[in-house]
Amino acid sequence: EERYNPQAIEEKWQARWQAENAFACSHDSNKPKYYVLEMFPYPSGNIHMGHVRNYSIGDVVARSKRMQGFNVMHPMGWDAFGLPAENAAIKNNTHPAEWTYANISNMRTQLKRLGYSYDWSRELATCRPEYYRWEQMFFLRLLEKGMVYRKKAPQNWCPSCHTVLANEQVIDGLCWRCDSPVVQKDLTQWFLKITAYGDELLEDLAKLEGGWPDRVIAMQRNWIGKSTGASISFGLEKAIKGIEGIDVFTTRPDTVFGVTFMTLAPEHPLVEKLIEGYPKAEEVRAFVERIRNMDRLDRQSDAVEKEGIFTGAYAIHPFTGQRVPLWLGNFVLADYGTGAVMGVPAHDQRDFEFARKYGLPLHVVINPAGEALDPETMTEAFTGDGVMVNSGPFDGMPNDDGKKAVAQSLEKQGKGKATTQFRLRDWNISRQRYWGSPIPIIYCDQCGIVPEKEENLPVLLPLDVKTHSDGRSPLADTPSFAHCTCPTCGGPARRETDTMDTFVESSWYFARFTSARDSEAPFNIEAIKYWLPVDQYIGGVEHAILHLLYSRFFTKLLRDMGFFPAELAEPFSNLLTQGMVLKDGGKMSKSKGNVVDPTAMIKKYGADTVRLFCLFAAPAERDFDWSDSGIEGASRFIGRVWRLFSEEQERLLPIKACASTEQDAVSSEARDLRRREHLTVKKSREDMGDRFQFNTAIAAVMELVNSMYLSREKLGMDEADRRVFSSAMSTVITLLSPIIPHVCDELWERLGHSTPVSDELWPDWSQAATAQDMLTVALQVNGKLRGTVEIPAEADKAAMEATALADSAVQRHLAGLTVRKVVVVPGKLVNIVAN
Ligand code: ANZ
Ligand code: ZN
Repeated sequence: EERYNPQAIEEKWQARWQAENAFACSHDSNKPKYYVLEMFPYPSGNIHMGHVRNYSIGDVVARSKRMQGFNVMHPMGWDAFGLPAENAAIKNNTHPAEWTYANISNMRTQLKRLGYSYDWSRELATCRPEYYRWEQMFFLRLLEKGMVYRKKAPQNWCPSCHTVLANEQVIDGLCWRCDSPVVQKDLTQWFLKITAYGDELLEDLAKLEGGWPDRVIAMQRNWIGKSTGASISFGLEKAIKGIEGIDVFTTRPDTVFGVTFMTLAPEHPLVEKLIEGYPKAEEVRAFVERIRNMDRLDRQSDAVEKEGIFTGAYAIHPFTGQRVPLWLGNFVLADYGTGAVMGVPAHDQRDFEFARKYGLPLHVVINPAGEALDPETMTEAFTGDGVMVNSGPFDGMPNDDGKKAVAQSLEKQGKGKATTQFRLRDWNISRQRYWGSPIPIIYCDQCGIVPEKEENLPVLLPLDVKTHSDGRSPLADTPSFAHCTCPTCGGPARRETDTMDTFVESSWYFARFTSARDSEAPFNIEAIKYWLPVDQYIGGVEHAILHLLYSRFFTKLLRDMGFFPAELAEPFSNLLTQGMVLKDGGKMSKSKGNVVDPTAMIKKYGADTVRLFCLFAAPAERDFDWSDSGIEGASRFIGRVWRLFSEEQERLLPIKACASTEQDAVSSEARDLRRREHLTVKKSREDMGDRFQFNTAIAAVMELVNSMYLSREKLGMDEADRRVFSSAMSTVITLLSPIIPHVCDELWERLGHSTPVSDELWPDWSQAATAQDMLTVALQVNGKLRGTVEIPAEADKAAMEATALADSAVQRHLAGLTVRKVVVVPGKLVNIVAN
């Protein structure tokens, strides 16, 4: 008897899949399409267990959808620009390109060794000019449309990465890549106008409900952060030339009569003008300097003490004409709303704390129903709903109506209007790094900022550069790149030496897969129409905002540029965020020395075992702990299937899954095995269809294998029994093939089939086959369980009633009583009511 030898089997099948391009797909309008995609990897050097889990999940989805009759696209590529290549190049004295391509080659081999069903003919790497040239074209067209612009503003700067970061890339005040504290730096940068799509990005989240995890939708909603309210203009007591007043943004115009002060961001552009001639101006300046350098996140945090300083100046209330002192406060952000807040201490908690600290008065303007608040004794702001008071013409109005009424009144007076605000900021895409796509812009002393001509694209990233050891981009001092001629006047000019954020490349790669080799255009519209949206996207939840928000934005941009059909609004219909692979309850990390290397595991157990363990250990969304006993168990199970097959080879007939018939299932043993076979198919369809409950689907097959071990002793060698057993064996192989494809293809071939099991359709189970011969029925007397009895599944109500009344336990409990009523729930229970 031959032992299970995963290395030989896997090598054989991988070679065959490769030779036959087994998983290449093409446009086929006669078949329903299914596009499954895993977030493509950064080519860091080696595949880790997180990748293995992510891609194993994707592969089961791809393979099982293929078996369900879909035309499946399952591509793979490389998110290949980015900083680690530059850092590694500096450290190892290589070139970022060399390092990147070597890593891609190594990781491609590792992925092939795992047996994933990718269509390798669509492979792409974002660092190749054939890819990024299209991104440069998008940039130029977006510039023309006003969706790209340049501005100077304080930017998030990571001192360790030597580059700016988008707001989405600053996580809790730290750089998303290296965890260094981010500082603010004034820079002129290129921006993508994502805010123009704020409303649509928010509204279309509704289309993703049910398809995306709720928490990812919630995170995006918060990030976009739409607030409805009003902007209100306060006049100034002392006129400033050219300035009409100070605007505030508020979500609570209904509280306007409760304003007792106004707070500006220390960075507010009017601060210098306001403090002109104020004796304490120097103190104010010192305050501004101090708060400017305070962490942005701390300033928003509730835990941080509110601080402020009076400017010596006053505003004028738009309704009452009263003087309102102007303060600066650390909690007011310069780039939200108007950078100025009306202070309503009676109804806003931050203002309450601020007013108590600095002795500013409270004016109650909303009372809760049937109560009158006393400003002297209030211990916190009243933020609930109620009735407006001390609010002139609005007195007595429910405050919710007041929001609109106040805004309308302001609008009539020309002192404000209803507005909305987004937390979302435009996306800074300039990076002061070398290993990225050049921004196709030229600076000419004569013509100013000149876009490169589309026919001159791509602006090639030069490879013959000398990288600086301090991380500065070498592009600025690479004359062959930086010096150029102006496309407009032909005179000498300079190229933009910043490159694009690598998140730009990953915002449209899923679409490029649909026509990855097209050299004439970024996309083929027919291919886009057929393949998009991605039916199932799979990746880590760490991209809940970053990559997923940018991809949604790009989908809308590309649609509005005419590259996508008008009805394509969202890129990913369904999103699965897989859990992490942990070790001893914690993250695997080099510093802890607890990293489990997939390559070593494949060497020891084979790829099928590694895949099986990753899928069996836990539901896909959940974290799980890598365990030696777990991988051993997975290995044993495959061995068990292999042994059963080998030992029973004489019994096995080359028939397909669920091929045995009712006529074959003569003995009760055969009927039972056939029933279990069909139930397993049913469960597998439920669990692996749209639910992706791979672990329970696998458990069901394990049970079927157990049943086969038990029933083989009792089944005979006649044709009928052999067919029942063989059918069950084929079902095991077919159902497991998306999970452990190599061993299944091998067994299928050994069984005598001439076409691969991966080309099989999912078996169909039949209701009749799953009908149980006998049912267990509960027997109750006056609602209390008094026993159970086996009743033939076909038994009718009368037969069930008769069986129940004849039962000895029931008779004991009926002694001395009169039966009044018998309630029968077919197939479930009989309840006898008696007294
Ligand atoms: C007066 C007021 C009264 C407010 C009241 C609230 C309650 P969201 O929901 O986040 O949009 N605000 C406005 N601009 C700000 C800035 N640049 N920095 C810090 N806070 C700012 O919150 C909007 C509310 O946050 C606004 O409504 C304003 O305070 C404050 F009973 O105005 B409110
Ligand atoms: Zn950094």
